[in-house]
Amino acid sequence: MTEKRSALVTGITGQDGAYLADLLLGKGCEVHGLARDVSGFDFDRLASSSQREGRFHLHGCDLTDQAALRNLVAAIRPGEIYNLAAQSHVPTSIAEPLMTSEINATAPIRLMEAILDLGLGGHTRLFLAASSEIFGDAGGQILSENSVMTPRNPYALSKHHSYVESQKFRKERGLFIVNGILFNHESPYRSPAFVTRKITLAVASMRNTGEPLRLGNLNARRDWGHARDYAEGMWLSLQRDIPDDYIFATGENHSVREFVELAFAATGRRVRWEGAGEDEIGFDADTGVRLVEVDPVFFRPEDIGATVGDSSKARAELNWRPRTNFAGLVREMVLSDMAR
Ligand code: NAP
Ligand code: F7E
Repeated sequence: MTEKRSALVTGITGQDGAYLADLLLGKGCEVHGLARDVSGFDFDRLASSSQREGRFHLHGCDLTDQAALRNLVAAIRPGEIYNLAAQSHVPTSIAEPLMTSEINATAPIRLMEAILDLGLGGHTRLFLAASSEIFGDAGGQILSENSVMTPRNPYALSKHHSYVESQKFRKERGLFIVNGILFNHESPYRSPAFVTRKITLAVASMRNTGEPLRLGNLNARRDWGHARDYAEGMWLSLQRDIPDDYIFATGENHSVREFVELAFAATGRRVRWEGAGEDEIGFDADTGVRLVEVDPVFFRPEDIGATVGDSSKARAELNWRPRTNFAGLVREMVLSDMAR
């Protein structure tokens, strides 16, 4: 842990923010969370962190408010900053590219400038949440830190912009910056805007609603890990003496279809698929009830077919490894949604 034992986490209200806050508090850290709206704040994801009286502080601040962000950093003088705040949904980035770029690219650059201007360069270590989306569609090739990057949507472009700029701040201006190139990671805290949680919520509630689950590309494949493991990787990456960039990934990928099958299996149901493309339907293999339908509304114009990452650098240098496997992740998410 760096000298100060205080950390500023932007995006504290998001999925990763919740796991990271818990981890940092468990390590004895003073945690400052940046949230854009603290009025009527819902502590759902942060329930356990908020109970750590005295060491958990929330600050209302929009990441794009340069002056407020700078004042916050100046007041806290954090030993570590984890910049997790983002517009993180790929389809939204296509609808709102400017807003996505301001939050995901311009704001982190301003944050780096603020650290320098405040004279905190030798004190504050900065973690930036980069994304496997920066590689674009690599045709299922295993991706390492040195793979070619051809980002293809506004979200990916914004993350790539911040990634490239941060390397300049590190090399040319001496800032301690780490990019975690994060492959997809999920959990019961995942927003339902993403396919995994959309599936587990629907599977858990289907006996009540009877409504089939409507999905887009069932054949898309992702390297899916558990968010708790990736939060640990973020922390580990700032404990090294030399800043560098790391891929965090499990090294295997699975299709949306496999995720669906395992999710239903967790509730004792088997899926039988019939038809193809937009006409494909998933039935309950025992009762014949319609469980899944394909809806073209959820297809993406330039979807990435498959991702899989090589995290051997993080494994070797940080002693990081994912602890939860794919089957365990799906089961945990379904059981959590059923318990709700
Ligand atoms: P998330 O659940 O979408 O959380 C994003 C957080 O950013 C939320 O707390 C959100 O606050 C906050 N935020 C958005 N705009 C903001 C603004 N203008 N000012 C202040 N806060 C703002 O994302 P996540 O899954 O935890 O991911 C964490 C980071 O990792 C993100 O940078 C994401 O792009 C990156 N990443 C995630 C994955 C993944 O699979 N999860 C993979 C690669 C990279 P509100 O609650 O107010 O919306
Ligand atoms: O899509 C397909 C969809 O929205 C995964 C973010 O955390 O990871 C995440 O981005 C796949 C895609 O995540 C539906 O077409 C099918 O191929 O869950 P997703 P994502 O786009 O991979 C990266 C690494 C990030 O950095 C992002 O911040 O699933 N898919 N049917 C669907 N996707 C959604 N959302 N909804 C569907 O109905």
